[in-house]
Amino acid sequence: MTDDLDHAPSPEYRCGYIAITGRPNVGKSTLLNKLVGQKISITSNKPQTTRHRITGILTDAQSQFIFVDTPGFQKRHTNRLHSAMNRVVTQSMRDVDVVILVLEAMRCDDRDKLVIKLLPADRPVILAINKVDRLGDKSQLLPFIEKMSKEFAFAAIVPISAEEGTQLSALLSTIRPYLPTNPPFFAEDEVTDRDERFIAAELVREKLFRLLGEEIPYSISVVVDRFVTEGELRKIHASIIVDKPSQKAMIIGKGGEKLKLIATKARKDMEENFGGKVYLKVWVKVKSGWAGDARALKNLGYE
Ligand SMILES: Nc1nc2c(ncn2[C@@H]2O[C@H](COP(=O)(O)OP(=O)(O)OP(=O)(O)O)[C@@H](O)[C@H]2O)c(=O)[nH]1
Ligand SMILES: [Mg+2]
Repeated sequence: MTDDLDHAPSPEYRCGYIAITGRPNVGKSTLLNKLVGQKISITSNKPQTTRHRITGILTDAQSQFIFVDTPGFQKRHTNRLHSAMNRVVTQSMRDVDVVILVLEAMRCDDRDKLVIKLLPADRPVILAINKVDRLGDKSQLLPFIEKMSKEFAFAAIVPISAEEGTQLSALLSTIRPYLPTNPPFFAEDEVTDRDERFIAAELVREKLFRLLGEEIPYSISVVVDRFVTEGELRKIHASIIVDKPSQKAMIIGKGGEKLKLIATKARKDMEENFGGKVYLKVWVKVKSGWAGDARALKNLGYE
């Protein structure tokens, strides 16, 4: 939003951090993107898409909301990467003023309950019941809200559709009173604390999540090796890191077609996101066991 902030912020100005939590695939990153009006966190219909803490900032005349998207909390962590992702979730909930728990409408299973157990007791938690656009019969919502209010002492419960943008202003007005009185921490036009290099790598990873079969995306990471700006043109070299040579072959595809499609889609998103032409070159490299290797994870920015 671009309300005028030229004048000094009034003493009533509010600014604070809001963590977006929940089990994998409930729509946390979709919600973050919709709230800030820009795609800064990648999304897919596969669980465990988000691997990092990603900040999205929304500024208006009276408030600055600093949203923190987190990886979906997962019960089974089979390698160091998963443990690192879970640590991001628990840490993020401690570092914020408000927590939003995202659930899918009409669903609160064991994986959701596991996250509810982690919710902090000493700060407001707002429940956002997402994907209400999928509900044929909206009258089911009221009993579900009632049931959920017994699961945890939520400060408020707001049904939303992140995808369609429904009830998001209601969600914002619910959050605002819980933010501390502060001047804005970020400039008015800042939407994220992540740089273009990070977003470029993430957009390549998103295409892998969206265009590959079930298993492969989890054994993949992406790193940007080179990012050079020449006038309006960004020249980006990225490497897709896989675990096994067979995965490399699948990503490249017959005659290189798959990799070409991945790179083209990622480049188009980058051009839209960065607002300028992008030259993108992508390689695939095999580095077995990277997701369990402390040094590899550090180099890839996970720990
Ligand atoms: N119908 C519907 N689908 C939604 C809505 N919000 C998100 N989705 C879909 O749900 C899937 C998961 O969305 P994400 O935003 O990636 O979910 P996430 O919670 O960030 O998932 P992880 O990062 O894996 O934890 C995607 O296919 C979204 O398009 C919604 O309001 N309605
Ligand atoms: Mg996500």
